[in-house]
Amino acid sequence: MLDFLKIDDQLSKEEIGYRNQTREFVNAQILPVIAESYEQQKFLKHLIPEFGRLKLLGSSVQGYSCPSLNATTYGLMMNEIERGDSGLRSFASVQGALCMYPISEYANEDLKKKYLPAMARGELIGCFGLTEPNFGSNPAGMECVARKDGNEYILTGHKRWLTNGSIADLAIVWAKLDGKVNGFIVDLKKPGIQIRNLPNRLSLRASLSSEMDFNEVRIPADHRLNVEGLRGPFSCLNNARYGIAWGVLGAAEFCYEFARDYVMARKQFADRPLASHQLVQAKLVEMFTDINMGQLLALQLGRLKDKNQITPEQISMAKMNNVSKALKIARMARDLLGGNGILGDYHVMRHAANLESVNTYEGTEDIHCLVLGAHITGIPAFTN
Ligand code: TGC
Ligand code: FAD
Repeated sequence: MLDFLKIDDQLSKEEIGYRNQTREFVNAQILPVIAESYEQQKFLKHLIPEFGRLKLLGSSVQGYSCPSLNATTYGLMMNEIERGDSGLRSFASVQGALCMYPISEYANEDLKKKYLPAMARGELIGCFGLTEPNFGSNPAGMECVARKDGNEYILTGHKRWLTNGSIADLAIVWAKLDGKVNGFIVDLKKPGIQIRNLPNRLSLRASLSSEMDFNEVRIPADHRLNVEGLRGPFSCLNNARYGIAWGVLGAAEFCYEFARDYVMARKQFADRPLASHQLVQAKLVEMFTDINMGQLLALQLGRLKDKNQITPEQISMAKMNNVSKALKIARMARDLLGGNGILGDYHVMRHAANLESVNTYEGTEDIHCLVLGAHITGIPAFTN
């Protein structure tokens, strides 16, 4: 981690230890193969047990043989994973924040014991179904429905964009029951479920996105989560968005460092390095400053989260700011690398393309802007 503002001095030995261990994993097992995996649109499935062993799955989920780390450690680890690739951080975000978290918070004791330890080890994989073809930014309109039938619920509808979908064993699916949003743990081997990968994605190619049809799928009654209304899915999103705010800084740091090294080495005009030109330095300084500001924001958010004092609006600010700055930094790095910047082996174009998705999912940049606008003015502008 780039440490101009002495952020390491604010971290405990344990936090630094987990951060460094994750960095070594990324350097040894992700960076050497990620360009090829991205080009071939292959998810690095063989790394899942290693994600489990290194406590990267459900990092801050407490108890039930889960890692039980604090929120700051979780953030630092997401930062390192995303230095490798946003798609691999997405895998961990969905497993931990969007699937293990709601099970730990809203499922009964038996289901927690059944799912959480196996998910922490990576033996069972989850995905999260909130978005539908017609309802993305506005999940309140969802058309997926459930109805009670004796000791079961029957689920019907169509979900789209589920990260991890085609390798998942279970899905947390949000659907309306008697007009109110409810969450269900759905075993994906049940009859009535069709899963398809979304083809031709030009972003997050080292991750998987699927769509799913649920046609009268029977779910045991105790698999309904104990939460009602949109605060159920949004409480999961708070955790995932928090992790993203840290994660994207890893991608930004990688791009900044790669571009700095490149312009120090490459010479143009009068045998001088590109880094000696004022316009180039101005770009590096902007990248460097935005990374440092983003780190302060993420760290303060982590400390607030660890004290249970974090608010959704603070998370919106960090998701909006850090992703949009990381995306800008990746584009600037691509520019500084000139033609080489579009080549896979130089990594920065992959990061830039990934960050386009990250800017959209988990609430778009503009949706988080409107969340903050409503907070500042008291006037929600979503429908205006
Ligand atoms: P609104 O009327 O504001 O609220 C409805 C209820 O929800 C509560 N609430 C929250 N609770 C906890 N955390 C939050 N962040 C919350 N935000 C709202 C609220 O208090 C209320 O509760 P109650 O009890 O009074 O009913 O809801 P709205 O429909 O007007 O929502 C507005 C808006 C735009 C903020 C919301 O729709 C939104 O966030 N849209 C973005 C959708 C989104 O982020 N989708 C993400 C899908 S998952 C995904 O992208 C995974 S990517 C995975 C990866 O690969 O990493
Ligand atoms: P739309 O809602 O149609 O938005 C399109 C544009 O309109 C955006 O610029 C948006 O900001 C703008 N807009 C929308 N409403 C307003 C408004 N009121 N005012 C001003 N501007 C507005 N979802 C899941 O449930 N689970 C997953 O695992 C998951 N993984 C994903 C992985 C990837 C790679 C991607 C790309 C998406 C994933 N999503 C997932 C879906 C993601 O959350 C949605 O794409 C996102 O919420 C935006 O919804 P949308 O694509 O329908 O865009």
